[in-house]
Amino acid sequence: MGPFVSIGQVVADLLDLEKAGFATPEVQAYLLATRIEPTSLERYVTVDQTHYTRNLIHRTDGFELLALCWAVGQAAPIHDHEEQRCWARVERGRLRFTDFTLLSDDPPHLEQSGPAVTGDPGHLNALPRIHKVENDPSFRQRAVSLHLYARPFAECTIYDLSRREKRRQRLRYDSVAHSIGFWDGG
Ligand code: 2CO
Ligand code: FE2
Repeated sequence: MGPFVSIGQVVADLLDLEKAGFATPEVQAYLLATRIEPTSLERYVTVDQTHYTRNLIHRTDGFELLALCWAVGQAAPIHDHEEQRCWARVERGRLRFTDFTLLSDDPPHLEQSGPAVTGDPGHLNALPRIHKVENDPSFRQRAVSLHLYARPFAECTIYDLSRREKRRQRLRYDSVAHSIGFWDGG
């Protein structure tokens, strides 16, 4: 693990990685090695008791970086990431990740692939295709996670296992950093 860096430095480093082609092994190695100063994430922390919040830190044509904030009991339902590369890193609290495999699409039939994995700060959930993410119900504290998507992600498919149904869901931001497309420091 390297020294702590600010989220502003992470954005600058991701922009350099994007210029260099944003290759999966390099991006993943960077996320595994980097520790983020918790105070630099503070401005992206929002709380809504009705849903986990999605807070945009930076977006380019190539990637999107968000801080997601999870109140006690909040979860992202089973959803896909299609052809998108997704990395989710726990920054605060404890999240539980469950991956699924799509056995057939219409009607959808999914199978859990392996046991759920709980992640503490620093834990990286790398390249899921279909997953469920929950604030660990036994931990009972707020959580914050950093999500890197390549490319940016505006819609996904949500699966309802019990009804064997799926639907498209538009994703929205709960807060947007004051610049999209360039970084103003901080
Ligand atoms: N993909 C979900 C979202 O962007 C969060 S689960 O982790 O990828 O809202
Ligand atoms: Fe996800």
